Parts: sequence; structure tokens; C-alpha cells
Amino acid sequence: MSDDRFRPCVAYIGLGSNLHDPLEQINRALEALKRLPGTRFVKASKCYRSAPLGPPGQPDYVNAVAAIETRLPPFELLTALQAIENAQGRVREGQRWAPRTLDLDLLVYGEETLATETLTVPHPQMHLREFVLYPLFEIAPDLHIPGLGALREWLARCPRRGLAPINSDTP
Ligand code: ROI
Repeated sequence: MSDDRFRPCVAYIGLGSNLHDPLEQINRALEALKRLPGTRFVKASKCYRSAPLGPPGQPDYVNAVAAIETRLPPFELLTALQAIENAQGRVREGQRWAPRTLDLDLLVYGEETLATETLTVPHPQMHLREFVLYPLFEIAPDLHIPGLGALREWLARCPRRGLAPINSDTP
């Protein structure tokens, strides 16, 4: 349940999929984010195609980032994100970095920093991943990542590795 005493907080969610019609998975997940309780959907980046990070031989990913304003406390938001993943048929593979139908990562939650067994915020790898940094920069160019610094400085150091918006005229 969202908590009215909890002041609204801007959170950024990373979306990724490389199985079962990834673009459709991302669009469905964006619609599900719009229905989260105690939450206002702010905006989403374009969808990007990205080369898989991790074991080779898996399909390319579709990635996007969404901004929401939410009263859900961080662990309730995490549970709600996992429910969306499960509703879209996510099967948690034993293998690390296996292909996935839908991955929703809580990237940033306001100014919070948290490190627990189940949730680390900001996401511990986000500042090194082009498929997070570029879509995030599209919707929040001036973002300061708590504990990590300016998004634009991480982006300047991060090669695109072929990352490209889908349905764009750029080659
Ligand atoms: N690689 C890309 N390109 N995009 C992802 O969303 C993604 N997610 C993952 C791993 C397996 C690390 N690789 C990824 O979880």
C-alpha cells in the first residue's frame, strides 16, 4: 500500500527485455507502471536496442528508462516492480545474466542510498551501463546520482557500444 505520510519521491526505473517480443514487453511494462498505486507516471525515454552485456549468443535487448513520482516506499516499489515482471512471465533462471522476458530495475529513488541484501539503490552498476545512462540522460540530463555524482559525467565516459534508439533516422 502506498503511504500518504510518505512524501512523493521521483524514482527512475530501468526496463530491459530480450525475449518474447521485447518491444511489446517494454510497452506493456510502461503501461503497468502507469497503474502503480500512489504513483504518477512522469515520462519515459525512447526504446533503445542494445548489445547484450554478459554471455554472448543471446538476443539483443530493448531498453528504456522511466521516471515516476511515487509515494510507495522503496521496498514496496521493489515488490510492485517484481509483480509486474512476474505478470509478464519472468522466470528467474538459475544462470546469472541469462536472457529475460522483462527486467525492471529500481535505478534511483530520490536522494536515497540503500544497500541491503534485496535492494541496493542507486543500482550498483547503473553508472557503467550505456543502456541505462543514455536513456536516463534523455529524460533527466541534469540528474545527480546519489553517491555517484553527475549523470552527464558518467555518460561522457561511457561508449555507446552500438546502442541506438528504435525507429529513429539515425544510422
Ligand atoms: N544487457 C543489455 N544490453 N541490456 C540489459 O537490460 C541487460 N540486462 C541484464 C544483463 C544480463 C546484465 N545484460 C543486459 O541483466
